[in-house]
Parts: sequence; C-alpha cells; structure tokens
Amino acid sequence: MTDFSAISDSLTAQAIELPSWAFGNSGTRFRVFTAPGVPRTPFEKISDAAQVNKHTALAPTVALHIPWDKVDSYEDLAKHAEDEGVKLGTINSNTFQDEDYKLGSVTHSDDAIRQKAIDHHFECIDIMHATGSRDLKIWLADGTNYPGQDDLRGRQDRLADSLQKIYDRLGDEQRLVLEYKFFEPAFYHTDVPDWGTSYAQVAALGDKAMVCLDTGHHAPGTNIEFIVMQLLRLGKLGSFDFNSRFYADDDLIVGAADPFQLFRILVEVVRGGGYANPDVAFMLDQCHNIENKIPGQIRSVLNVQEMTARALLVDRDALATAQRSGDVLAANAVLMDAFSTDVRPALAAWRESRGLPADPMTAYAESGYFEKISGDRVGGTQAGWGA
Ligand code: PSV
Ligand code: MN
Repeated sequence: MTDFSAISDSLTAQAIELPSWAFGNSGTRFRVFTAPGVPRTPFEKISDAAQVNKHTALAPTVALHIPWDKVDSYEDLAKHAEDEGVKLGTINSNTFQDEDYKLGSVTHSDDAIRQKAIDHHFECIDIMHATGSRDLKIWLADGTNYPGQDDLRGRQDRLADSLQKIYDRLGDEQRLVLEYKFFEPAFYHTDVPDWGTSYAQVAALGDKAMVCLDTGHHAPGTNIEFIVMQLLRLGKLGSFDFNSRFYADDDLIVGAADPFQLFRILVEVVRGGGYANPDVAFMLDQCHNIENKIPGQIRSVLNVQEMTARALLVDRDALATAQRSGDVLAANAVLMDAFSTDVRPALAAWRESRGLPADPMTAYAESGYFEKISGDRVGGTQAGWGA
C-alpha cells in the first residue's frame, strides 16, 4: 500500500466549504430544537464557521443562502469573513419558500412568476459580484404531486429557457451549478430529479455550467461513485454537497451513515482527477438537529479528510495489475487494504507538524468558544433553516 508520507503534501490541498445554515437551528417537521449560543445574524454564522477552519485548516470558505443570509452590506460581510480568517463562497439561491412558487419557480407556467424566480437569481449574481463568489448553486423544489397536474415537457422547456437567461447573466469568472434531487417536496415528479437531467440542462448552457451532486439526493442502493466517475469523465462535476442519509434527505454528518460509501466516492474523485482540482468544489450541506453545530462541522470535515487520506492510499499500480489480470479478489483487497487503514494517528501528526491541534474536537471543546457565545448571544432571534 502507498505510504502515508507520499500523500501528506496532497492532503494540504483539501478545502471543504461550510454551509452557513449548518450553524443555525434546524430540525424536522416534528420539532426544531434550540441551543445556546446559536447565531442571530450571518456575521455570527461566519464567526462560528471560522472556528472550524481555525482548528482544522480544512474549511477556508463559507457558503451563503439567499435570502437567509441577506445583509445590508456584502462588502462588510466579506471583510468580517476575512478578519475571521475565512472567505465567502458559493451563493445558494432559494425558490422554495415563497407562496408564489407553490406550483413551481423557474418552470412555472405563469411568465410573471417565472420572471420573479429568474430575477431572484439575477440578485444572487449581483451578490456574488459583491462577495467575490465564484459559484451560484441552484437547487429547485419544482415538480408536481399528481399525474396530469402539469405538462412535464413544457416544464422542462421552461427550465431550459430560464436557466439560459440566468447563465447569460454570469460574469466571465462565475459558474452555475445545478443540483438534482429525486424527490421532495414534490412527490410525483421532480423537474431536476437526477444527474442525467442536470447534465442535459447544463451541457446545453455551456462551459460555465456544471452539475452539483448532493450525496443525500439518491434512491437507496444507488451507486453514487459511478455517477461521480461519469460526471468527471464528462468534465461536468462542478461540486459536491456532502452529507449522510439513512432514509431520505437526512442531512446528517457526512461519513456517519456509511463511511465506506464516502471512501468509494473519494476513490473515484481521486481516480478521475477531481481531487485538489478547483473545478470540483467540496461543500457540506448539513444540518445539526440534536448535536452542537460547530463540533458537528468539525467532525464532518475530519470525516472527509480521513476518507480522502484512505482514498489517496490506494495502491493504484497494484490495483491496475490486479484488474488487468482479472484477479477479482486481489483487486478488491487493494481497495479494502486502504479502506481498513487507520489514518487517524498519521493525521494527528500531520496536523501537529502544521501547527494545528492533533485533536481538533478536543481543542475546540477546550477553547472556551462555546461558553463565550452561550454567554454573549443572549436576546435576538436565533437563526434557523428557513429563516
Ligand atoms: C435541498 O434538499 C438542498 O440539498 C439544497 O442544496 C438546498 O439549498 C439545501 O438543501 C438547503 O438546506
Ligand atoms: Mn444540497
């Protein structure tokens, strides 16, 4: 197997973007639990996100969701981020919480509502100019609940037309990433249900449009690493939304439900040239309903780092030899050797050699930050998913 020293430099290249909404309260339709110290403003969310980077050096950017993270001055927010040692990243549009979008947003049959949804994306692009963000991430809740409710083909045509208008507004250095999801909140059909639809739509737009793969947005049993391979092969894997799921779109800590799946995904990322490649953005899209949010995010980026290290440890030559000779068990053993390697001690040493805490979870717990925000952030309205 490859020696850890051979991968130690490549690990330095890892960057995982954090979602601002991970730091707000969240829950299920049954209950949203609150917690002490939860941010009241986008500024406080950025401060919390910066803690993750401070202890891990893995999370240099923070994604914003509009309108959840609307502020009077994005320049001020960007400056605040910089003061805290991070930068603002992807801008997520939101066309799923407005009454007008009940029957669709960019696919709506009413031109006025469709234009409103397009205008929202124009606003997001303006914000991207102010924040210096590269990516506009679009996830659409559009779909129908009943057969016959709307014309499937017409919706797809309107989607293409709306995306073209949004795409044409992008600056030279900006990109659009289109996320897919096979269900929810619509249940009969979803307008962007799968990677193929997202691919078809972004391929028609041009080079600055890519697919976003959210690991939680697939049917049980889907071979996600195959999709990763295919999108990398086609040059259209723009970004990941990492999270874990047991049942549906659970948004749990990445690597928690199925670390082996995360490993397999990262093996294909490395194989396809998607690692340490600026074209393929690593992001988390998670919520922490019952655990504390900052340590939840620290655990998440450490999980990604751990599985990345294991994926980098795969002995590619031995694998190729075994595959060429048709030695099924030997090929499988090469992968399993890497997956079974406990890289935690080596990663702790790697961190220490870079002036980072060997154990970021303990370092955060002992830093006093949680006690400080719990004492300071009294009054006001805590941020939450959807607000
Ligand atoms: C939709 O389920 C999604 O994955 C999209 O990325 C949204 O922007 C995000 O969740 C909101 O939490
Ligand atoms: Mn997502």
